[in-house]
Amino acid sequence: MDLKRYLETTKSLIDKALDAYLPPGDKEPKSLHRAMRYSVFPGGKRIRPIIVLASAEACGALKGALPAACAVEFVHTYSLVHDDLPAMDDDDYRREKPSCHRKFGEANAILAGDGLLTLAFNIIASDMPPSIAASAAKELSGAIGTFGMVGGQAADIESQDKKKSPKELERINRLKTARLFEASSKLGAITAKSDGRKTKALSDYGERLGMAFQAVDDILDGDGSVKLFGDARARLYARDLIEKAKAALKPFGARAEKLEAIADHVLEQLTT
Ligand code: GRG
Repeated sequence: MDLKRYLETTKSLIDKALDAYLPPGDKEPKSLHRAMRYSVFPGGKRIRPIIVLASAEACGALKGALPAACAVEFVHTYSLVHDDLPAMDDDDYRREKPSCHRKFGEANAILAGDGLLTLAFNIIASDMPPSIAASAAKELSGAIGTFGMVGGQAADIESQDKKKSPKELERINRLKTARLFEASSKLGAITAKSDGRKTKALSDYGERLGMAFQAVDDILDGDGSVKLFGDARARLYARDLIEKAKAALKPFGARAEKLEAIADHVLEQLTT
């Protein structure tokens, strides 16, 4: 399979859908809508929505997964916009351009994040069949709420000036990063109305891939587990997680070829 081509075509499919969902920049309140669009485009890797689509495809039902994929990307973008705020990470740049609050002001950046988060759940309620919308909303809100991403961010802030134990670091990474990956693969299963065994397999895949993704990010930044264990052990840890993520895909056989290639691709960031 040509992964590069798959990622490119899927990204452009996702970008088109994201564009269609976003309010036009010339509609009032213009600066708010422009701040939302500015944060979504041009995007990053779009790995989370790609995982939604590839997971649905592995379950044999790609059709209908695009709304869930867009909801996940809007949630991810909201988290980046809010994470960059002065009260959080205080970053002036995101994806090589001024962060949302640097460009549109703090109030607009807070509201743009709020708008993106709200849009995500509106899409689930409006564009997913009623029979699965509730479980999709439950999964996504659970992954990003106080027992998920928001809780992880709070724990991270609380422990900022303290030395984190390996266990605490793992817990924060699981909540801050891996839960949204897990929700992404599970949303693919939910939209495909997959059975319990396959849903659990995809849940394990997403969680392990998310942990690996964070480990790779830490290795590239010399942060997190690298500070605790050193570069060599952090690399072994990331590799092991990728192997475990791929092992979870067993029930899918050849249908999981894209998910497998995505997992390998995450690890390849360390060698390219
Ligand atoms: C502020 C509610 C709130 C949550 C913040 C996700 C998050 C929690 C903070 C972002 C900062 C961070 C280091 C998160 C860890 C996950 C991560 C590596 C995010 C970056 O995701 P990519 O690489 O970004 O997929 P692109 O630009 O490709 O979309």
